[in-house]
Amino acid sequence: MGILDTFSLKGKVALVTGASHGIGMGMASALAEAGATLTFCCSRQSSMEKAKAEYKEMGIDALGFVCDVTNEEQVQAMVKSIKEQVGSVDILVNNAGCIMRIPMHEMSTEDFRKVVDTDLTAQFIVSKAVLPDMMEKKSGKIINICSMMSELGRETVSAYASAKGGLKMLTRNIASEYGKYNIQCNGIGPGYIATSQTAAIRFDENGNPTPFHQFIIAKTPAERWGTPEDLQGAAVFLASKASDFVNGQILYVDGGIIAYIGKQPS
Ligand code: NAP
Ligand code: GCO
Repeated sequence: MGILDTFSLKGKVALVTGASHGIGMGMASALAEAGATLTFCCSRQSSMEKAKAEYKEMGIDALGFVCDVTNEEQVQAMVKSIKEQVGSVDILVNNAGCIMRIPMHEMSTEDFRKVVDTDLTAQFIVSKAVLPDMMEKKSGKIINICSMMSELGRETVSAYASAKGGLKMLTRNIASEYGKYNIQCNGIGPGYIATSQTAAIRFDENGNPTPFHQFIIAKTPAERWGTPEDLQGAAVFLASKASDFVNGQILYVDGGIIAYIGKQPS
């Protein structure tokens, strides 16, 4: 098998959660281009239908589901339906997520729980749903979409950072517990990526770049915000045979921001 063949996903079934747009769609389209049969979910019918049409335009016949990843019953039903229609899940990308930017002392416990539910508990739920078939096949890839906030904090994102920090450790624990079944579980830690999730901190109500937009550019050695396309190579690598001996790692795709103390005074 040549080295490029080890990146092929031919014959594999991939499930990407939250792949109706943004980072999820970027990674999902790359997995399909690498040969995977693509399945995806999101939370709204309108998003799912729009995404299905966009995948079709890319030449990808994606199987889409409306499934709330925090709802175990819906997740179990989706995973069962995928198995019946195209085969059991070989590659899971736990991408679906949400964020609420509220100063912690003003944040309701309900809102804190909602974010942790979507950004941590859901990844447990979906991983648990696909593990039995992966264990039986003695093969599987689970990729959790972490964050810079798996390592660093900032004002107003206490719930999100707590969840993403937990997701880093869930990644390591799945790697530890299921490595013997030839299942690899790794994370991707995107830096600041231009998607709908960050629109509110990139542009003001008049559509002008915010000070935060410039702050991130100054903090990032690459001197730019990332795009969903920047994450495609990492997703294909961690989904493929090429990463069979990589387990429990978080691959930061962040333009160098985590490594950088920040521009020194001129
Ligand atoms: P996004 O544009 O807000 O997209 C979120 C996706 O998740 C959408 O497809 C949404 O579905 C889906 N979703 C949300 N809650 C769901 C639920 N309960 N059940 C099922 N699907 C749900 O986000 P993004 O920027 O692409 O981020 C994707 C992932 O990367 C998230 O985990 C995020 O934390 C992480 N991340 C983002 C950045 C960044 O800078 N953007 C950086 C690091 C990590 P609908 O379309 O139906 O709403
Ligand atoms: C924020 C951003 C970040 C990014 C990402 C960085 O408000 O700070 O939304 O959290 O989404 O997680 O890696």
